[in-house]
Amino acid sequence: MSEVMEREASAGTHSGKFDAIVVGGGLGGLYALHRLRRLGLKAKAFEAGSGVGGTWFWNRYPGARCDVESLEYSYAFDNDLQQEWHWPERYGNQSEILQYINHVADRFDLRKDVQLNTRVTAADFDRGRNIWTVKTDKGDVVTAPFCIMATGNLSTPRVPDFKGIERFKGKWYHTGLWPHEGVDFTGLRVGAIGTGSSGVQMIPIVARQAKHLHVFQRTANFSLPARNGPMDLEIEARHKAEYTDRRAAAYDTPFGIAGFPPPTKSALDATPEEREAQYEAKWAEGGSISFLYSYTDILVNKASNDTASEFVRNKIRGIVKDPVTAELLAPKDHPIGTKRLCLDTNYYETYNRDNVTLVNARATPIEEITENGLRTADGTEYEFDAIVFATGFDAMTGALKEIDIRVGNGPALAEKWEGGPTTYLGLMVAGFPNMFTITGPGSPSVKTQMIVAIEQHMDWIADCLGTMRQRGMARIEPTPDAERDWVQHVNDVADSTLYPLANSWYVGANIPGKPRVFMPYVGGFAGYKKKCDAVAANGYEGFSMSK
Ligand code: N01
Repeated sequence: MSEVMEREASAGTHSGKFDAIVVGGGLGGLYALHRLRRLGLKAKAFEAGSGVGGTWFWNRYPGARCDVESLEYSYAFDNDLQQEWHWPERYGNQSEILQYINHVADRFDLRKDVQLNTRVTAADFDRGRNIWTVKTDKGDVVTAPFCIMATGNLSTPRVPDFKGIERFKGKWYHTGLWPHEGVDFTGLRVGAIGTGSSGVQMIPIVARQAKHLHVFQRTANFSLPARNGPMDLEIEARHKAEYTDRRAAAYDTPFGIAGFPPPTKSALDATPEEREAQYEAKWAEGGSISFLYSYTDILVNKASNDTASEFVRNKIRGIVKDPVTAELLAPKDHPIGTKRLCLDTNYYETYNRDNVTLVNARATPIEEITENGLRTADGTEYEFDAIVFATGFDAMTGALKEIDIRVGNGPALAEKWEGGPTTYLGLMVAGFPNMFTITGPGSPSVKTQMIVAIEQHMDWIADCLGTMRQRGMARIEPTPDAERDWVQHVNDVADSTLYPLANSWYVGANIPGKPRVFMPYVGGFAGYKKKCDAVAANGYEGFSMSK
């Protein structure tokens, strides 16, 4: 196959030889370009969107906002950049973050190496020549010794296979594919399906516009107040004065964010009054890390977790006036923190509005989309002018599996991963040489501040490429043993926590038929980084390199 592709490359109009191909023009892809350029390598990135920004390019739904504070959620690689950029609010909203990413693309002159509106469809490695041949949906056929997959973890939006969707006469939207011109729901009857982070952010805003909003909730999710607000300029000045130290300190934390004093005791060693005061203070402070950091064992001890879960359930019962709705909103099927904890602004309060109705889509599942709305299993018909799917993504593996990635006549990556993703350190896959995954499955990725994780990965990859060049090496791949041991370790660590108790997208539970495998590494960012550094220091232990 690669010979055919090579012929097309030489014959085609969109061809070229590069040192590295980067797939994706989001935060990961842009930093990859920058870092490769600093190594003196010629790289090219392909991006499916009509602009750079990845997640922040696509997810333009009302209320889209990062749940990591804006002073943290930014690149650390350039001190002038982090000193000069001003974030107007405690948490960046979608348009501010996209503006920031565009600024970075311009400031570091990255755009010239990004080809937009182009989706990579196939990548094939020729072991004889150590060359990847990469094909796109626009007919490009390009080659490079290295391929860097910066395809994102939540970049394959998923609309459930509801029967009848094509018949719906109104308009429907997915939060992850939001129209750029925006949507005005004023005066409309709206159905919202899904109550994860996207739904929880969007629902309060759509409720303020819609004539009536029905929210279809299959699983209640825990959400904490974000306490967003204008940037406190004193906090900003202090943070900026300490930026370098804070960024360095972030590498020694479990989530890649400094400034949260680690907890010192178990929730069970505190009296009920102490616990209440502690949780109350964290609830008032806003943010999820701080809350989960109330005690040492919230994510590992069910009895400890119960105290935190019940605190939040009681908050919900206190906010939502209708007791039946409140009870339905109070999550009981998973420990707090084991699904991605949501942050909101007035989410629970929204259910006190007369124009909002919560529907229990667990008791009465959505059976089909109809011409005029949808029907649930009990036969109830709902009429809508618009339906919004906040139904999530084929997380962590979706985007990679959509590309036909092969090594000669070997199985495609999607076939290798039929039983779940396998990687070594979330950085490389055995049998797929010279292909790196940025924040891939098996790395802490979504369990950290993503930009710290991206920079750590790309710095490691750049050091690796530099070392290979020095040593005259042309090929690197993990050994099957190293991959097997790492996958085992990722699973063992997850099994020592409460995470597997939740049916989350971390285990692929949101996609029917997706294998149940715990995908992110939850052993903490600090330990993970130490492991990556030790692997490199020990001559790239677990990898085989060849000339
Ligand atoms: O997606 P989700 P998301 N019938 O998968 C429901 C990040 N993010 O886009 O739980 C009815 O969490 C599904 O129900 P259930 C963040 O990491 C960050 O909200 O499967 N309902 C669930 O309620 C986040 O975790 C930010 O039972 C159906 C919802 O749809 C991740 O992205 C903001 C259904 C999907 O929730 C994904 O969040 C936004 C069906 N057939 C996103 N199928 C911030 O930084 C699915 N659902 C703040």
